Amino acid sequence: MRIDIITVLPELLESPLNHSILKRAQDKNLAEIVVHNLRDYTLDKHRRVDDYPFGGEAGMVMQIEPIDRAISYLKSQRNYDEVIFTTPDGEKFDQRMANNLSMSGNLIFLCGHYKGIDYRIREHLITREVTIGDYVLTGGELAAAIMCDAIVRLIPGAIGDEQSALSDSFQDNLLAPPVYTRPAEYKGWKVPDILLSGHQRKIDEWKHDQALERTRRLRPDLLDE
Ligand code: 6GU
Repeated sequence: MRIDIITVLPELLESPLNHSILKRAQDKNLAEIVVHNLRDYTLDKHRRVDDYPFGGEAGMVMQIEPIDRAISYLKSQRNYDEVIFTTPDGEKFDQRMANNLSMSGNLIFLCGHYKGIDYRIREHLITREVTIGDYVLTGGELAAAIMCDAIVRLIPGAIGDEQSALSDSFQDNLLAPPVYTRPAEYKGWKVPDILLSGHQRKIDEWKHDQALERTRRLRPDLLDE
C-alpha cells in the first residue's frame, strides 16, 4: 500500500509517520508513505498556494492550481483508490472506515488548511471527505497522521502479534478488557485472581464479561449499533 500526503506543513507529519508501527510497516515494505510539500507544485515565484476569497470573507483560501498539479502528477504515476480531503465537515472516520481503507492499494490525502480550499477541488478532484471528530484542528495534518496510523496498523504483518489487531477496542464494537502485568500485587493493589488461575476458558469468559460491562458503562452507544 502506498499513501501520498499533500500538505503545506510536511514537518508536522515527519515524526508521527516515522516511529513505532508506522516506521516498522514501512521498513518491512508493507506500506510506503510519501509526504509532498504543496509549495513544490506551485508555479508562483513566491511559492504561494493561497489567495483571498471571492466574495470577500475573512481568511485565505487554498488555490486550485498547485493542488491540481500535485494530484495530476501522482495520478500519472499510479492508480489511486481514493483522493481523501481532511476537513471538519467530512464523513466521520471510524474503525470500519479504517478497515476498509487498509485494503486499498494507493491513497492520496490532501490536508486542508486556512479557511478552506477552492470548492472546485472538492467537486472535481476529491473522492472522499473525512473528519476525525467534531472539533476544529488548525489543519488536516494531524488528522491525516491519525488516519494513517489507524489504517496502516491493520495491514497484515504490521503488528507483531496478528491477534492483537483483532482484539482491539472497537474491532467488534466492544471496548477491550483490562490488562495487567507483574507484579501480581503492588502496594496492596491486586490483579484479579481469575487471571492468575490458569483456567483459560474461565479467563476468556471473564475477559468477554469485562468487555461487555465496560462497553455498557462507558460507551452504551456501541451496543446499539
Ligand atoms: Cl480532518 N481537519 C481539521 N482541520 N479539523 C478537524 C479534522 C480535520 N477532524 C476533526 N477536526
